[in-house]
Amino acid sequence: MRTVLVDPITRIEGHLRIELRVEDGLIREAYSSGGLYRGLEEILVGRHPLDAQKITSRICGVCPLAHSLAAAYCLDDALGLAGRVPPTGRLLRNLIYGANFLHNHVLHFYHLALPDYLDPSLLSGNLAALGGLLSAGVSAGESRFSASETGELVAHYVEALEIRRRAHELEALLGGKMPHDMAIVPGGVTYRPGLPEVASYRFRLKEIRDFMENRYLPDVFLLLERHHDHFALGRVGNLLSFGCFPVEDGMTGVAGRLFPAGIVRSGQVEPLDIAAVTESVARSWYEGDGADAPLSGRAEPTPGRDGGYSWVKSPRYGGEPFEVGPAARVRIGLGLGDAAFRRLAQDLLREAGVGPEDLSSVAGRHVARAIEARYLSQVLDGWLDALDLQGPIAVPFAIPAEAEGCGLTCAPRGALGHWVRIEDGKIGRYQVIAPTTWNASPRDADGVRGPIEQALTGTRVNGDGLVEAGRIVRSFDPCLACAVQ
Ligand code: NFE
Repeated sequence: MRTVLVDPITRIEGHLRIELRVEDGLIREAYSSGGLYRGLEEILVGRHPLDAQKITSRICGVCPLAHSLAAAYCLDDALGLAGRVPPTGRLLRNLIYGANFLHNHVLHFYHLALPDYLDPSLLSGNLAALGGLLSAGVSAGESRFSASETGELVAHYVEALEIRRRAHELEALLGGKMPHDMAIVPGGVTYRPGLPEVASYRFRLKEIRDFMENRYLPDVFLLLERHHDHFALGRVGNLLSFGCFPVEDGMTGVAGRLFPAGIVRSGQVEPLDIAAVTESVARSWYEGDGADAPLSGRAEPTPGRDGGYSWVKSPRYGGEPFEVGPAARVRIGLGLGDAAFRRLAQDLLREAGVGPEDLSSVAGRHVARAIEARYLSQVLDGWLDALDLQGPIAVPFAIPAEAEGCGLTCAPRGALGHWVRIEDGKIGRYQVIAPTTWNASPRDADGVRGPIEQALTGTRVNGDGLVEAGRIVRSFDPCLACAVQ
């Protein structure tokens, strides 16, 4: 048995170490380990509750809006504002966050995952110089893309940088700046745009939508056509989503969302029961070995703790690991989502020649992001139309002496939860469970592997398995900055 170590794995966010045991062309074991701890949850203790949003937004530079929003939902809940955010405030929050969501899918496909499939030595002309900067995903002669296709894909890689800038401009237009917005607050937003800002947003959104239709979707489908076998690669099974983008007013918790909350267990879509979420530290570098509900257990950082192999904790639902992210959202949306979403998702899955059960796979995660990108870029335009620019944008609030709150959403990479306990008007406890905490989690107290470990284990590989492992791990779009705060 050979041990293959990748540390750190490149083209993801943060520091992830993957250890494989490979024998007879098979990955027999896989260990996923997060190597960086910062202690942001501890830094929050003793601070003013409104600091939670500003500080947790700094957890990550690619999904800061997800944290800003989860913290706002969490404070909405603790401050008694949940269900009272005015329609204009709700829509503006969605419009700010929607732009960041689209940004992340473009970033993942072109700049993080696509190079896994490209042979830069096929590039010629001006693009050849760029080829020297791209790490080759395949050995010379082994790419399934021709030289002209490789040239087009890399040209789109460059265009995608500009599209990401456009998405950032949308966030800054309504949120004040990027990456860390100034506008989202408990009870709504602070900034009321006028017609010029709405027109600017619409203009830039059209550019993004055109890119999605004319570049991103065709490129994803070209990848799926050449790598259809990747629908059998990196499969998991259990799926979970907290849902995101509230589309109804007066709702609390996870009700009334564009992408609905739910779980998939044994192939069945079921409603979410948030009380079933726990977090084990049995194989992580913290003191404590129970599986605790958020805010209940204490996890003291203990570097090098016996039996531990990661700073990532192990979130579980009903004691089991669950994959979170686009595959989960689309699978659950096909069961519980609105008719327009179900139609769009079914059409694209049919075009890809697969069914909902194939979403939890390397290729399935790519098609799931494409489905979301097409749907969300259409829906954002409708939300602009629905904005009442004269309507209230927030409700006033006071900070209670004692309270607890829970804010659930989906970051682009999956289910994101923030929990707060306010004591004596200050933060007494704050807890974050991020998407990559679920996906990159180590084994739990029962020895059950986390989703990325499951996806890797049992994979047939050529040689040391680095090509297959890279594609599987990157299909989850891991972010270790989020996974360990
Ligand atoms: Ni740092 Fe994040 C997203 C969150 S992933 S990118 O999407 O929350 O764990």
